[in-house]
Parts: sequence; C-alpha cells; structure tokens
Amino acid sequence: MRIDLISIFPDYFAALELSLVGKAIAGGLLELGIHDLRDWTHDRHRTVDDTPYGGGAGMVMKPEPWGEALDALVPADGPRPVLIVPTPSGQPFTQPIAAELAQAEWLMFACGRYEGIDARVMEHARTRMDVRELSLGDYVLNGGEVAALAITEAVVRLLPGVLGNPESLVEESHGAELAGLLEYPVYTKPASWRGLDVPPVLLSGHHGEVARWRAEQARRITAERRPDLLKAAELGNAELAE
Ligand code: 6GU
Repeated sequence: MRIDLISIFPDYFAALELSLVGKAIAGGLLELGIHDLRDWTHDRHRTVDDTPYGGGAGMVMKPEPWGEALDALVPADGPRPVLIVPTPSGQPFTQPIAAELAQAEWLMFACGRYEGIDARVMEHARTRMDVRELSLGDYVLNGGEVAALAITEAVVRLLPGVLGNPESLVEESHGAELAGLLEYPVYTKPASWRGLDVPPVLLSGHHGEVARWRAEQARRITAERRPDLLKAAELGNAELAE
C-alpha cells in the first residue's frame, strides 16, 4: 500500500516512523509520502486560507493550493487513490471502513485546518477519484492531522504481514467484536496485586467457563457503556452494531 498525507503541519506525521507503522515502512509493506500544502502556494506569505463567502467567523482553505497538490500527486493517466478528507462533518469512521480502506492500493489524506476546505476541492476531486469524508466522532479537533494518524494506524495494522501476532486479528473477527460487543477486561501476572485478585475462573484452566465468563463480561460492559451497541448486537444485526 502507498499512503500520501497532505497538510500544512507535515511534522505531525513524524509519529508514523514509530512502532507498527514504522515497521511496515521498514519492511517494505507500506510506502509513505508526506507533503507540505504550502509547497503549492505562489505568494510570499505562502497563503492557504481566506475569509468565508457569506460571512462568519474563521477562515476557509483556498481551493488553488489543494487543486495543484492533487494534480501534482495524482497524474491524470495513472492509478487513482482513495482520497480521505478528515472532517467532523464526515461519515463516522468504523472498523468495517478501516477493513475496506485496507483493500486499497493507494490512500491519500487531505488534512484541512481552520473551518475546512473550500467544498469545490472535494467536488472536483470526486470527478477523478473515490473521495471519503470521514469523522472520528462527535467532537471537534483543530485539524485533520490527528484523525489522519488514527485512520492510518487503524488501516495499516490490517495489512497482511504488519501485525506481529495475526492471531489478534483472528480473535477480533471471532470474539466480542464480531458480536458487536465491547471487549471483556484482561489480566496478567501477578494473580494478586495491591489486594486485588484476578477473577479465579481465569486461573481455573476450564476453557468453556473462561469463554462463558468473558461473554458475560463483554455483555455487562457493553450494557453499561454502549447500550446502543447492545441493542444492535441482540438483533444480531452486525451492520447496526457498526
Ligand atoms: Cl476527522 N476532523 C476534525 N477536524 N475534527 C474531528 C474529526 C475529524 N473527527 C472528530 N473530530
């Protein structure tokens, strides 16, 4: 897979050299391109924003630098990337979307700042590529960079050969997560710590009882924290649970 990230703060993406994503790059499973949007400005101040038509607070990202950046990075006669535009007004990003994006050969992130990118940039890009406006959740970040990092990590860990222990992925697709539930609590040694004991069933060696206990816990935690997911899970409707 290739991933290109366009931003006025390319330094945000230094974190991708670390851990799992860094290893995927070192291992040749992932190619990363990091681009400064201001490289496609032409004025002395390298201006990327302007005031919004129709009035209102804040600034809007000008279309011209984005248009030039996409023209430069996506030649008309070659393969087309999936263009991901992180925005709080996007479709909610979920695990099934991560799995879908992990099938793509080429992802490109357009990270906006301020009040967003002139809407014509996405409208024009749609004529040439698959555009996905995605949100991490119902809260506001200052820009798309942190969301692009989160989406990149969620996608890259699904690429074949990236995860140290692929059993974790198998478990994710058979356990509580597939059922649309939150995960059960986990424990490791020591069996007793600061007066708190690991639930004895986990030390019992009875695999059936362990599985039953974990299913109960997953249900309890989901009921407490995400009653919306529990309803969907009980309908056995995986899509609603997503
Ligand atoms: Cl994807 N972008 C921004 N700027 N804020 C967000 C978000 C994305 N998801 C949640 N809040």
